[in-house]
Amino acid sequence: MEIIIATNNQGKVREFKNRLKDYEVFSLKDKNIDIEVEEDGKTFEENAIKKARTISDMTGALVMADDSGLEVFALDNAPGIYSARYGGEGLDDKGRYEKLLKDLEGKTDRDARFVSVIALCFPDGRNVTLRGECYGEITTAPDGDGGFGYDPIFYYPPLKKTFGTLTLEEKNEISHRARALDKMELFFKDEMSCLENEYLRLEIGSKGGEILHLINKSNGENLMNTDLKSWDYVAPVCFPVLGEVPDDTYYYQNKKYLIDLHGFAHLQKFSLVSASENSVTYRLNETEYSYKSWPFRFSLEITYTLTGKKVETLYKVTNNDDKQMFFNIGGHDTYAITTDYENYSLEYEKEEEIPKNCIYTNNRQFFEALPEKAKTFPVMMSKDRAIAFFTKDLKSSWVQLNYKDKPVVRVYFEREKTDSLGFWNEPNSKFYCIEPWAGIHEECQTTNITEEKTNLRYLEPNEEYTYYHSAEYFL
Ligand code: ITT
Repeated sequence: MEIIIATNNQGKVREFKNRLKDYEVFSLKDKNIDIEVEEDGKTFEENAIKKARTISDMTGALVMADDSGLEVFALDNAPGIYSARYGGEGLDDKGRYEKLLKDLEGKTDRDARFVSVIALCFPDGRNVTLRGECYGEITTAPDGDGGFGYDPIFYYPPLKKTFGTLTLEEKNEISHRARALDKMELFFKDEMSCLENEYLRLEIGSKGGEILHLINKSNGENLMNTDLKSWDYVAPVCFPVLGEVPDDTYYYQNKKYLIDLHGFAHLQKFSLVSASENSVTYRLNETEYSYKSWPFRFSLEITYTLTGKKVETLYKVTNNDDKQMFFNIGGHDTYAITTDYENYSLEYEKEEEIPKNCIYTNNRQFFEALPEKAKTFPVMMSKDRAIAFFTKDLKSSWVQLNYKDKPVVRVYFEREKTDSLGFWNEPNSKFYCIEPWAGIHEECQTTNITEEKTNLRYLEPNEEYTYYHSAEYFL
């Protein structure tokens, strides 16, 4: 496949050519195209599309462009989309990172991320954008002269090195651009898909059939977890168990089985089975791995639908076996938040009783501060302990996350099928989970013998079970 890369940045050209060895890749220079597209978009996505679309319309070819930049949290995400122009036109790469170091002088929060948004613009008019991010910290002094741009001052904790000291190959394994390219390759293999409307862009991957990103198109912000340092998931499905079975062990028909936290589905590769304008479906069937931890032939389909400012998730479980099957299923969606936790509250549709014995922290102490009955109460997120709690016997069909008394997102769930609604955050993280579950947390079971458990779902051969939730964003 022939692709033109619409960039004048030779650092990017080097990285793309090194990574895309299976494609015929041409730079603008290779094609003798001398053009500078004005980047006047409000987001990385808008700018990337503008660059690639201009060249695609000119050449009639498949064109990719990258719009990228560095977001420093203590500087309100500056320089962001202005990374190439930070400090004004007269500066070179070194001048720009020196200015950034100066602007950060005296600041202790040096967390930052690189963002790369790749736009693919097809000759038939289709535009697709794919986002990759890489988290790290800004150093106090430059180190290394590899790469380009801000690489010498971007420290990547997992490798304990700055990007400036990495080889091209090393950077191309883990960088924001490499992650966007990973998605591009998945996209070409039909394993990754995007849904997009006026307000939102939703990217879904084949691993776990899970959402990769949900972007607010008006400002490019992520609406779900991007704090992958704290937790490596965005919206995993929990299937066929919810939570952690004690010692990862359970018994079924007197046989012992080992099963992962929240089951295996979120760890497996799903197949994209259908896609329409506003909806996609991914499917998982039994594998050798799943059969070892849960002895059934099954199909689990996850359908995502984008409607206005709402993302809908439908799980469909089918028993393809010739015996009765048991399971639980639930969502574990994250919602992006800031760390001023005290400004958040949770509001139920109706007053709910909060059972004390289903509330725990990571040292399993009950959380005493909660009222027993409430419609709205402060969200318990924690900077130093993981906190999870569950409401049971729900009267409400939705729960809403508010920030400074303004709604952020409302999560709708099927009340009659929902045995428990879980809430969880990782200490000091920038996301909060709201989890509608058809079933209860394994730690709320009193036994690990399947036949004695409560709140399980059963399907006879060929029967199916659906479970739905959705998230409506107040953008
Ligand atoms: P094109 O628009 O022609 O692609 P550009 O350099 O102007 O080239 P951008 O508008 O996307 O590209 O600006 C990206 C800037 O962000 C880039 O100039 C660097 O300063 C910074 N940047 C992006 N990716 C980087 C990386 O991998 N390492 C270091 N700095 C990077």
